[in-house]
Amino acid sequence: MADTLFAKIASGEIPADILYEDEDLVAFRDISPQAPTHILVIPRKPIPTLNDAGPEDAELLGKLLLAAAKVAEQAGIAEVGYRTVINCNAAAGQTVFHLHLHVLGGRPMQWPPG
Ligand code: DGP
Repeated sequence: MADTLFAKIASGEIPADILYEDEDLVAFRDISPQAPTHILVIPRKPIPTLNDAGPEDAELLGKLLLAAAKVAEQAGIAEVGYRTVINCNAAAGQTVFHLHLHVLGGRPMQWPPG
């Protein structure tokens, strides 16, 4: 397993406020929330960016989206609405190179995003 920050969170080596986990995924609160609710959902598999996902990851990516909806429901933001974001590479704002899905809610969202 690659030694990314998020791999260390997934393994418990680095503490985080974990909201959901199963054999494939972990969801935890973002340390620098950009909305009242800001949760990250990651695969345990250390895929660096969305560009690095392949056909063999199709089921895992589906599980990632379903887990996002589940944690949004548990966080109480599902009904009013929330946003999911994957930043892919530095120009898009990616800073941690372990694929992660942002789940943001609890405030009105603007479009287009910055
Ligand atoms: P991105 O910019 O898309 O790569 O998002 C990375 C996110 O990870 C950013 O919103 C802040 C969050 N983050 C960085 N370090 C930590 C950490 O140690 N713990 C937690 N919970 N979140 C972190």
